[in-house]
Amino acid sequence: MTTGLYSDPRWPRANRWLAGDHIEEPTWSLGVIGLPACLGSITEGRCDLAPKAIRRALEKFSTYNAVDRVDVRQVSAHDWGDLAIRTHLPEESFDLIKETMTRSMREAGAMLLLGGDNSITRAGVHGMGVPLKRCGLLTLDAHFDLRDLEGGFTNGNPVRALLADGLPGENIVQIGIQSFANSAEYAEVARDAGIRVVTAEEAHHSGLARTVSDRLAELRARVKTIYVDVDLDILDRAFSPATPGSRPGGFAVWELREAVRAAGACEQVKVMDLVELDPERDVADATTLTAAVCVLEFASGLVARR
Ligand SMILES: [Mn+2]
Repeated sequence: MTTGLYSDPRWPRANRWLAGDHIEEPTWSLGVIGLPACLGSITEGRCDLAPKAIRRALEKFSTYNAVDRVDVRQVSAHDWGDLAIRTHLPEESFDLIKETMTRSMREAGAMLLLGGDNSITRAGVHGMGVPLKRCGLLTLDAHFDLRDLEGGFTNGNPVRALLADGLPGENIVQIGIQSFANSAEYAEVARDAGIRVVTAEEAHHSGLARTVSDRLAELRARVKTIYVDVDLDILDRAFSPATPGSRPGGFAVWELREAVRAAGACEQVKVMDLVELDPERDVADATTLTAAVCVLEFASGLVARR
């Protein structure tokens, strides 16, 4: 039996939007690149499967944002597909990621990078094509990602790598840092570098979206180009079983959705990434669907820019 569920023209599906379906005169454009990186993981897993899983999961969503009453088809999406970096170390995929971003940013107002593990964030920030001194980085992550660089670039040290590359610590905000998921030594690295740290508990008390908006407002007084790194392990383990780093005490999905929309609405945010999803560990597609809906919330934020 064929039902109209997937063929109702009055219920446009988000996977078709990502594939290029938009209204006639879109008000904004979004470039999307899949970065199936997994060799940089200090935790074993299949984050390389995430970009395709996220695209597939978009079929379960419509394009209508009921909160702002906008349709994300006001944004024209250009999906560049997945880069062939599955078997590459982070340093080996660096140039390709940068080049593809440069091409995409020539035509798109904003970009979304679908990881892959968190190692892609280093190349992603460089890919904005702006001197690091003039870049801002806001991470939504349970971890500092400030581990030592001795063993090479991994998903445990992209922020440390960016500091070493010349990104000023004062241009970095880290929101969602969890107790007993980081060490005193790396907290000291953050402090010494001048990174603005907001713990998960602090953000729970003031609200995640509000914290993101407030910190972005501070950042954009310093820099004009901001990168937002969304490690899905900022979520509570209950909502994010498919991220190796999630722990009890993280955020609920609704809070992250609101926060990602706020990031999308900030004009200085040029690029956002979604990382650390390992679909093979998922339960009832909970984390994969969350990543997919974050794509749509970010796009909704773009619509609010105009
Ligand atoms: Mn991370």
